[in-house]
Amino acid sequence: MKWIVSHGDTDGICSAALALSAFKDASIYFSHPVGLAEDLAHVEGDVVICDIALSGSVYGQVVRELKRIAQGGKRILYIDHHPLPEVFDAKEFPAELVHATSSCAAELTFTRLMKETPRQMPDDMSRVAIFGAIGDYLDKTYEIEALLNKWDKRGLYLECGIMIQAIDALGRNHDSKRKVAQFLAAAKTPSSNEWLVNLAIGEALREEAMRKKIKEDVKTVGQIAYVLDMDWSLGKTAVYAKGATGATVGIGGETRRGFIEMSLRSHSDKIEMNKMLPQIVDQLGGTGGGHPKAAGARIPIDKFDTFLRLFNAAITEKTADLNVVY
Ligand SMILES: [Mn+2]
Repeated sequence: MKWIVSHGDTDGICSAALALSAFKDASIYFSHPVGLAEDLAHVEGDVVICDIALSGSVYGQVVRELKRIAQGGKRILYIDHHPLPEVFDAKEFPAELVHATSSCAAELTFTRLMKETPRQMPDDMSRVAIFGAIGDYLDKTYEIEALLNKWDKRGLYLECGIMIQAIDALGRNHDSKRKVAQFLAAAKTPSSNEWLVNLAIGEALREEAMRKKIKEDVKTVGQIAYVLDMDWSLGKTAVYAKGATGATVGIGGETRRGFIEMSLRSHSDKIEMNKMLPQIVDQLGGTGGGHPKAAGARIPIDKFDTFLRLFNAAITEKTADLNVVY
């Protein structure tokens, strides 16, 4: 493999680290669903792509780029756990696809690359698969619980917490995230690295201050709690907005170039945001998708209030008590 293209969150960075431990000379690049086709345009040669959703809106372009890369016998390994778009066609897809929505990308990357011959990835990299799983809240799977049995979880959670907080502190700094992936690929512990420890402690202090600020600033529309422009992790803002209010869905958003970019989080089993969001955001000139309980969206600023109203109506419909009283 010459290239590793991955998502820039914890699961994506862990997946990239796992891929790098198996393909030691590869270069790591970070991408995201909507920008994937553009980023793949620069790729020549074997490539492993991890934790990047195949988005319906750019699916045709992505497949075109994959076909271009595959020409001349280049190898493409596409490892992902986001729901596939409706236009997806397994027969036409020009790559080896490793896909399951129930596991994180790091788990899928680990299990797939342990079967690679010759196997380059050391056993100790199972720890990085666990970090990725916790990062995506997908650590309750059969495979991850089996891997966890080989470690003492009490010490491992410290390592994982250091790494996740450090990654959160890095925001969009891709050069630093690449360094984290390279560090993890060497199977070293985050606690052995002063840079990561200092980043993590700083982020933990910030988290406690932000958690309290979110409690004061949070607004609600029906079953949605939201906070805008906190200048902090959108995902964690969404989690604390939800936690502070008891809302069904939490949103952390920020204003960027005429749009509200947002992360959405829910705990409700009745809600599938990856299916609900596209139906609403399409009519508002936005984009949105992700997982049932953790999603992202982008809405024009002047449509944000309409979005909240429509999305709350959709949530209310899904969570309504359907029992009929006679
Ligand atoms: Mn993921």
